[in-house]
Amino acid sequence: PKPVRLTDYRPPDWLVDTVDLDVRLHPSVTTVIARLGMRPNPLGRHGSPIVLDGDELELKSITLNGTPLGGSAYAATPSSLTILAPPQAAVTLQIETVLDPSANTKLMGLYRSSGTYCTQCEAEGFRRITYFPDRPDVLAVYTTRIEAERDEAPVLLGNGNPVERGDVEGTTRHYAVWHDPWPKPCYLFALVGGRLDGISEPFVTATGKPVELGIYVEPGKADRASYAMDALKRSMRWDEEAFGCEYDLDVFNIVAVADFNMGAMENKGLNVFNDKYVLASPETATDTDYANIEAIIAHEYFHNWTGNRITCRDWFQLCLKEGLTVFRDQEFSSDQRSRPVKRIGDVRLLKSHQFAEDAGPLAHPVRPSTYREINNFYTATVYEKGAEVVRMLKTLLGEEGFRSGMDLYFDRHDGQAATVEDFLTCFSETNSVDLSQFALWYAQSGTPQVEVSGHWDADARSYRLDIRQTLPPTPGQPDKHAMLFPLALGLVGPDGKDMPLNPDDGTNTAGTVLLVSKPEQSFLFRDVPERPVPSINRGFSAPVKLNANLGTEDLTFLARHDSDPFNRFEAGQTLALHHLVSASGQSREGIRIDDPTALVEAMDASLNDASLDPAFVAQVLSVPSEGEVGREIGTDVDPDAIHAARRTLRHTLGEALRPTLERVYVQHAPTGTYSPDAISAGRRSLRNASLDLLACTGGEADIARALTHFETADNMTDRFFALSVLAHNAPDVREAALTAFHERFKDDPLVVDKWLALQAQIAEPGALDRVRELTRHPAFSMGNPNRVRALIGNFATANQTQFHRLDGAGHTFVADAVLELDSRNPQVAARLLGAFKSWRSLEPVRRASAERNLKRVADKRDLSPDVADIVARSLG
Ligand code: DPP
Ligand code: ZN
Repeated sequence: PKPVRLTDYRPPDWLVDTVDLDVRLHPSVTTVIARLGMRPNPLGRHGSPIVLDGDELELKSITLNGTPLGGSAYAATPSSLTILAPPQAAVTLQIETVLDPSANTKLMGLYRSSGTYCTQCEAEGFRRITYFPDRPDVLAVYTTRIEAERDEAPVLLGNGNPVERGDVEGTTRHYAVWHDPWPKPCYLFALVGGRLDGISEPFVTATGKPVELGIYVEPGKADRASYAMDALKRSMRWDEEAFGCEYDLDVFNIVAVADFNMGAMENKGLNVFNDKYVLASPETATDTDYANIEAIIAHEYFHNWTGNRITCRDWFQLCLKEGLTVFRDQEFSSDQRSRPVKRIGDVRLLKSHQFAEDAGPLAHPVRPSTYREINNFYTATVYEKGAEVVRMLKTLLGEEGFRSGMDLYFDRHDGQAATVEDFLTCFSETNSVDLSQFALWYAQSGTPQVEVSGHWDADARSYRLDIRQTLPPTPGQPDKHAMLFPLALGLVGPDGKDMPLNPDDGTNTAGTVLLVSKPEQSFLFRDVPERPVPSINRGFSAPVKLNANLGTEDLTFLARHDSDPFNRFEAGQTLALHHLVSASGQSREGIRIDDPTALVEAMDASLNDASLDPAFVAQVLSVPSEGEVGREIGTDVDPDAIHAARRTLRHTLGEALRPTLERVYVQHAPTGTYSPDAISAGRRSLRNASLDLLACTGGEADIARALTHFETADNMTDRFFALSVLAHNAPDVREAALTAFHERFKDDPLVVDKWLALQAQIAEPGALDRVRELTRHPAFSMGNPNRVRALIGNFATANQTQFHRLDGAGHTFVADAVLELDSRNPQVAARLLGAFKSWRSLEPVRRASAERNLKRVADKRDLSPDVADIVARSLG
């Protein structure tokens, strides 16, 4: 496909005011009759034909203002419909098409999941349901009549409010009519028809309007929807309190389906979810699953204002709704749980996914300027970095300044399709600031590298920080401008307390936040009587790669004393990272590695500090990932060396911390029945982290402890964690444990996914054969995205040594899977191929095998646009 460019944006020539749909569901011949109330756009080109998008559609009939159109009046293909010379006035266009939901393996448009009819229209799926101007700046009011066999689909759901339902007389069919009064782009359209169980609860909004909340799931699973319902109610309340956003329909429905390309979708009044992010019970879901459900329920709900009431002008503006909504869901979770622990988790995710993306051939700006396939831009950069940009805006403007901009945004752009500029203008207006340099965060890709060095002048009793920022070249962007960002700072005195900050006149700060805007910049502080240790980028105030030039002593000091929990955590991570980098570099040449004593002592101090939140301490115990070490090394990466270094370090930590870990393990034993709340989850996470480090030593008693933990667990968090400890550390015990686990949960696909994922992650040479064999297991299916991601996705992204096997077999296997998937589900195939994104940083043998396999994919004929785009950019 041809590239689409941001600079080529033109308003639509024709607008659609109303859409009346009549959808007659049938497993293989579903009929869609669409009546579109259209008119020429005064801002469009006068005299234009009506051009509608389609995708694999079969046209049955077409009328204009009630009159059938002759063959010469229009041109139709499966992918477009053009009305050649329409009157330049309001018209009613009626189009009848047919489609086959059962044959729809792409899971875009209308398809069936375990027999349930459901839809996914973002980004460009509505054109697979009917011919339409499929672009987000065409907003219409929808009325949808859904008809189906009563037996096959007793539940019929649509956007908006229910208006009517009944039987189709003299038949076995029935229907329901839904009306959505809020104009919306077609990507927010949805319908569902199926045999579903549900739970419902009332909610009353801040101004007293009643809303009926419903969650629909596969029959027999209704008892697993209650946590999602609870999260929904908390989200609705929170959005009223935090942003003044109230819900705006009589009903809000969520449907969980088993086959879904993404996590979930925010269709107006009818969210459709991957069931993985709805269904939970203590026996089947882990603490992480519960937290994800809470976050994603909130995320989709928050889209009702950031995404739906105010939508995007075009797909380049995707971050306008996604980055902002991720920021909002992060804030929600922070308020519901521990803010520092949430921040640590979010930054870990940002570094592992987004920094990796930014450092490789798939790097792109938060707002891309060109794309070939929009499906490939639902990325960590648009979502997670997009959220960081909003967070920086809040840090720069302060709580009130941020809220005033948001209020204006909601007020001014409600009902519109907006742009990033519209958004930023709201903040610059209410705060009277110039945000033009800040806007570079949306345009420049790559992770800024920030070098900081501090100089204490004993005589002048002053402290100077010299800061240098560089932004590495990324695809299409060889040269960059300096960025504006907030760098939160503390100067920690020898007593471990923060010193007062006295910025020199001319030092650009807002409170304790440095405003960095130049390639090189110095900040001077007065009245600094003793040498401080600088704590820089507190709370990860800017998404940058920081090099603060701190030695082991200073880092150890911060790991023990920093009042900022994030930086206290980060200091330990930096110590571990330094150690792992040197250990990986050296172990390849067989030289002795640096002594990790400082790290051991810092961890021991945290473990013994009763004032710390257990969930925080669990994070402290977890050393940087293999991927992060690889990125720190940068080039010529040998995953085996990194893995060995990390394994050795964890073994050392387990031995050195043994008495403390054993005590913590006992101290945090469960006290009552399982509850997924943050405090209980935090205790479990620390206890499990202790179990894990102890088992890393391979000691007999430690493996026995893990086995008992596995066998006596009364919840999935503990059971699965122990299983994973055994799988990674106890080859003799693991097969029996894996078999027992499978036997117990074999009828539960979401739990079987955990079992598949775990086996895919075992960092041993047998892993590839095991994964190959599991692709033939009856529980596995290439047709279900969750199964594919669990088994093959985890092998490719969470098993670095085996995916990057020296003999290239891991690369070959994943490339083969991409090719097989491509004709079935291009989005899932393209996502899987993204696992190659860091291939250029590998050492030469592995790099060559990655390149060979990428080229093999590129050479396949009739590649989907999705895979063709990823492979071209990966090789570019
Ligand atoms: N818009 C969805 C979400 O991120 C993804 N398509 O919520
Ligand atoms: Zn979203």
